[in-house]
Amino acid sequence: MKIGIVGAPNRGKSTFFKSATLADVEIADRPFVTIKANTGIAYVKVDCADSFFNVQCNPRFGSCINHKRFVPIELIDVAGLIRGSYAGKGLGNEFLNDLREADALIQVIDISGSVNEAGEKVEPFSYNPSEDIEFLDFELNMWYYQILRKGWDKFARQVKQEKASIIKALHKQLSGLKVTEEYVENSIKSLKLNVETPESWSDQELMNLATELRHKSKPIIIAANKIDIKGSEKNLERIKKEFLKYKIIPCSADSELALRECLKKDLIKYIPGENNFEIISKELNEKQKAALEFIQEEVLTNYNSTGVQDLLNAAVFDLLNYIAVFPGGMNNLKDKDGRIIPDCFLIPSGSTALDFAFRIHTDIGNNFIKAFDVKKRIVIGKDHKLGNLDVIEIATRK
Ligand SMILES: Nc1nc2c(ncn2[C@@H]2O[C@H](COP(=O)(O)OP(=O)(O)OP(=O)(O)O)[C@@H](O)[C@H]2O)c(=O)[nH]1
Ligand SMILES: [Mg+2]
Repeated sequence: MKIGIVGAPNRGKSTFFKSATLADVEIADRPFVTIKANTGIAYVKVDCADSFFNVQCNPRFGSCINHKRFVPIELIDVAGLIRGSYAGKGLGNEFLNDLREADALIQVIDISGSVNEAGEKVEPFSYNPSEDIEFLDFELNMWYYQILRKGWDKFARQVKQEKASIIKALHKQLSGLKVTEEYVENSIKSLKLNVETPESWSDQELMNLATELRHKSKPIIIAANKIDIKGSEKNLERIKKEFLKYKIIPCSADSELALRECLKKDLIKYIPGENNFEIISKELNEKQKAALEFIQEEVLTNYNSTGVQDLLNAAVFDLLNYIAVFPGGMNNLKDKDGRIIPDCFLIPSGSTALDFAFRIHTDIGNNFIKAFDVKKRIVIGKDHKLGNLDVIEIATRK
């Protein structure tokens, strides 16, 4: 599971990335600070199955705090994109390629409008962040269109000559962008394109296909960042009304970064995603105390969190519609090393017990006999659809 962090320059993408991964990346108040993409591990937060069994789990990956399980996902922080990036403007087209493997995107906008399109500082509220949402959508669609258009005539002729399936051929060509066969099939159907004559699809039809495939394989959620800047809430309300088809979540990446750094130094107690923290060190100076007080009053109390955890969770569970499932045994919740409920898998909603078996290991999938729902203590078959936070045991032939 990979989530890309995108947006125009100087919006706070690397701050968001650093606050979620604590990776050592450069952050600065100027455009094009990030050039080479940063990749790191962030976590989605789920209710751990351990509380159901009244035990404390021992995660192999991630952590569990107060029965909130933090499950790892990959984050990619890329260079700032500007209007015309797809055609090589700014840091150009090749930087879009850093997003190829992303399953979904978090677009960071500066909701306080303090930075213009090029990433230069301007008076707060003088730049309209709606423009970011519009142009980024266009850039991403054009990126897909260019990939599709390049060599299309030859590609389409060849598919026809070989009497091959255009759906399968397109899937093969675009699979590096996380385009599935199902996405291709559904897009072609909804656009009513004739699968027998791909060589006659017009440029407009190819553009429509690129747009559909992009929306399916790189869905976007919006991080309305810098919400800590006074007056931003008006922009937030306006933009939420303007872009009804997007999920827009207020965010202060800078506040989350400050809290996570204090947490790392044992200065505070804080669970990412919560609306409060507790100062536990006497070593904080007055400036640090005032900064934390500001975060509590202006961000956590007003918005119920810094928004960073909410965005990661919303990207995985709402946008991509995934569920979290734990492997576990009917008679024993431990693995061979004695760890209790050591794993948690993120799988698409609608996955069956057999899909889950294959997700754990191909051998487990191949030798599947039946499965058990460990919470309900019942046997389930291979086609049984799993639910969020289920604990499942797979019985195998060997
Ligand atoms: N007030 C406020 N400032 C923020 C917030 N997040 C980031 N910033 C500031 O915004 C500036 C840009 O942050 P970066 O994280 O480097 O932005 P970026 O989008 O990665 O920039 P490029 O890599 O140049 O595209 C820095 O001065 C940050 O401190 C926030 O939540 N609130
Ligand atoms: Mg950056």
